[in-house]
Amino acid sequence: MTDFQAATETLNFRKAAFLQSASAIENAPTDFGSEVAFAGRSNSGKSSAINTLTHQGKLARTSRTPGRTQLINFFSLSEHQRLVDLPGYGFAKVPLAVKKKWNQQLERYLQYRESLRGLVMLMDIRHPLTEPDRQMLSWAEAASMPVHILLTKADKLKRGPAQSTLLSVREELSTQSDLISVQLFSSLKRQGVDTLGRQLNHWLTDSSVFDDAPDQGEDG
Ligand SMILES: Nc1nc2c(ncn2[C@@H]2O[C@H](COP(=O)(O)OP(=O)(O)O)[C@@H](O)[C@H]2O)c(=O)[nH]1
Ligand SMILES: [Mg+2]
Repeated sequence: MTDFQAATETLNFRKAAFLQSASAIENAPTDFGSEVAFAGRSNSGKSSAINTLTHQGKLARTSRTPGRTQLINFFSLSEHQRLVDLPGYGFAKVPLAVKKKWNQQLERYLQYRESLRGLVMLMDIRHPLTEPDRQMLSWAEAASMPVHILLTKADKLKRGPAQSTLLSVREELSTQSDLISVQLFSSLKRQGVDTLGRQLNHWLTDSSVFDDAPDQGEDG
């Protein structure tokens, strides 16, 4: 495969496979290639979105006990491309000291993780832009990290109200940063999956990604 073909490939998200869990960013896999992280409040629909994207019902566990998962889960799409499932934030029962430690890690991850190409942020369309969401957005902005927002569970609203929420969130954030995009999403209806796929494809297969890729061997 030539570099050009590699740079214009279309990712097959069905091939996503569990790579490893990490209890802290320090234990993340080697920082090379490219990855995109998924973040959102507990119960925002993050696990469902990853499962929908990858056509794998149980890849990221959907949970009825929000906040329990404090592990960072890494999934590989190829040897050098990863999806990262970050722990849900904004869960009231997590002790303050734990929250603070996690917040610091998150801030550093956004700032220093070389392979991180972008952040997918999930917000329930019925209550977008909560305080922890805004906190997350400000860290992303400080790190100049592009953010793609999914307004999740869009099926919970009628078309009109969903559309007007989309427009108002877009409008509010457009004054703040030009590194933010927003779309409607529903795992239940499989709405917005292609748009999300295109964004991830763009982030993960950009040719600059291959600058620090390991030697491809005799086919390279
Ligand atoms: N109606 C609807 N419910 C959803 C959707 N996505 C997730 N949910 C539900 O929202 C709850 C939390 O979803 P989950 O994916 O576990 O959220 P996470 O905590 O962010 O990983 C579960 O009961 C899901 O069934 C969606 O697109 N539409
Ligand atoms: Mg989850």
